Amino acid sequence: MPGEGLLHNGRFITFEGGEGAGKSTQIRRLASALRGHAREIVVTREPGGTPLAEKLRGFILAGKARDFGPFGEALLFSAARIDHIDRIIRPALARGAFVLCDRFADSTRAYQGARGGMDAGMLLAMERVTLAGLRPDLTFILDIAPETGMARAHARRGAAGADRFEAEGLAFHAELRAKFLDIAREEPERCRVIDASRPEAEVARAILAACLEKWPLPEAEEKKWA
Ligand code: T5A
Repeated sequence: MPGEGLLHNGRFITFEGGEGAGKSTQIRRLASALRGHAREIVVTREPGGTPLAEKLRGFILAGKARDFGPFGEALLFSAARIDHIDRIIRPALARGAFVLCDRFADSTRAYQGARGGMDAGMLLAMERVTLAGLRPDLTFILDIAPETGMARAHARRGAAGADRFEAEGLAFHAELRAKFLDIAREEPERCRVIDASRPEAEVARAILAACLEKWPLPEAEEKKWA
C-alpha cells in the first residue's frame, strides 16, 4: 500500500447522468484503477446499497410507487438514501474508504424535479434533511444525448421490459440531461461534466485525470498510474 497519496482519506465520489450513460461501467473501471492505491474501495448504488434500500429499489423501479406522484417517489428515494448513508456510506468514509456511488441525491433533483414534478426549493429542503451535512467530494456527470443513452440501455436490457423511468419518453430524458447540466453549472467545485459519448477507455481516462487533478499524488506515485 502506497504511503503518501491523498487518496488515503475517505472520499465520496458519485456518478450521475441519464439512462445508459455508462455510470456502472465507469465505476467498475475507476474502482479497478484505484485498487492498490486507496485504503479500501466501496462500490455501491442508489436506489439500493442496503437490504432495505434494495427492497425499495425493486418497488419503485417496478413502477409500484408511480401513483404516489413525484413527491411520494422522492420520499421513498430519500428513505432508501437515509438507510444507505447511515449503514454504508458514513461508516465507510469514517474508515477512510473511497466510496464510489452509482447515482445519489442529484438524481432526485433531476428525475423527481423533471416535468415540473417537484418544486426545486422543496427538493433542496428534502435533500438537506436527508443528507444531514453529507456531500459528495466529487460528482461525475456523464453527459450523453438521450437517444444514444437509451439505445445503450435498451441493447443491454435485451428482452427485459423498460423500468419505471426508462419507459418515459425522449422529452423527459432530454429534460433530465438539461437538469444534470444545470446542477454542474450551479456547483462547479463539486461537479465534472464528462462527455460520455466517447469510447469507454477514453471516458475512463478523463475520469481518472479529473480525480488526479482534484487529489494530486506525489510524483513517485503518479508514475505508477501512467
Ligand atoms: N432514480 C434514481 C430516480 O428517479 N431518483 C433517484 O433519486 C435515484 C437514485 C435507477 C433509476 O432510478 C431513477 C433513475 C433511474 O431511472 P438504474 O437501473 O440504476 O435505475 O438506472 P441507471 O442508473 O440509468 O443504469 P443504467 O445501467 O441504465 O445506466 P449506466 O449505469 O449509466 O450504464 P452502463 O454502464 O450499465 O452501460 C449501459 C450499456 O452501455 C454500454 C455498456 O456496456 C452497457 O451495455 N456502454 C458503452 N457503450 C459504448 N460506449 C461507451 N462509452 C459505453 N459505456 C457503457
